[in-house]
Amino acid sequence: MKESIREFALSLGVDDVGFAAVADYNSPRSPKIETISRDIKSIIVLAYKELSSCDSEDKDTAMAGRQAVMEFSRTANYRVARFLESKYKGKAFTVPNSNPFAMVKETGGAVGQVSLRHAAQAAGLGVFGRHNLIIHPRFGTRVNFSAVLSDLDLSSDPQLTDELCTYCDICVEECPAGALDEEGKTVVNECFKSCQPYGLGANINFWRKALAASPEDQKRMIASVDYWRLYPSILVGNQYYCFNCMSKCPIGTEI
Ligand code: B12
Repeated sequence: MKESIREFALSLGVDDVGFAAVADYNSPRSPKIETISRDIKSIIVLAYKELSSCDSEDKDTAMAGRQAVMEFSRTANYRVARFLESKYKGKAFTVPNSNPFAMVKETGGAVGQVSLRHAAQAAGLGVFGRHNLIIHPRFGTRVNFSAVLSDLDLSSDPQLTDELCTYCDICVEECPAGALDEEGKTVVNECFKSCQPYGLGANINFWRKALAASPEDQKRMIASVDYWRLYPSILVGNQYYCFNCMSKCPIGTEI
């Protein structure tokens, strides 16, 4: 069954596929998988090579490449989920590339329902590096993930044991926010502010400030270029303007 699912996902254009039994998924800060459904037994993780556009100095172009990955990953999730339902009469739950994440105070909205990095590691698709990202054996750090949860009994693929990170520290040096200075930790707020200066969060902050401002200042704020730059966030949401820890990583750039 695993091979037929893998073959189907690869035939769609997904770059790699891994399987993890729920028992092998261990993400201490994420909600338990049974909070999604008690029926879930396995996680099918789909990997997508990040496009070379992530190297572009034009951050709108870099983000457009990411959006292409995100949009395709939603389609791939749906197709794989329907394949499981129609061919194996299984139940399927899709985990997209980014949200949903619970918008609760305890986590600041920075914990997804399923940690795709921990799922990818459990499914043998890579290992954590110094940048706290997953390094894939072929694509290096330039990889994104989505997943489909299912009630099918699928065994885990072998986990990788090789160290893939060279600890060159380029990711640490190239992080404009200093968010990776402490090993094993990403300073979420600093990364967030720096990588999404015109994201939905910035948009909300703009309006929070505008509401508290004088009518004069409100007029000035709405006429500012900063306000115009927030426009796309309404469509794009999490609009990334920094890809450094991913794009500057020398591992896997040749593919
Ligand atoms: C919320 C979120 C963010 C938040 C918060 C990040 C965070 N600390 O978790 C912000 C906005 C800051 C962010 C930033 C980025 N993100 Co983000 N993000 C997510 C999201 C939606 C949820 C993550 C989550 O649940 N975190 C909470 C828990 C699981 O994290 P944690 O247990 O605290 O683990 C942290 C550390 O303890 C450490 N860690 C945990 N276990 C281990 C084990 C070892 C051995 C080591 C060394 C470290 C380590 O790593 C984590 C880093 O903070 C995921 C998608 C998803 N559903 O998984 C994408 C995701 C993690 N993001 C991704 C990417 C690419 C980015 C950015 C490069 C931005 C960009 N331009 O794309 C940066 C990278 C930041 C970094 N180097 O850590 C990719 C990672 C792909 C990969 N190759 O690993 C994901 C998987 C999206 C995807 N579908 O591909 N992200």
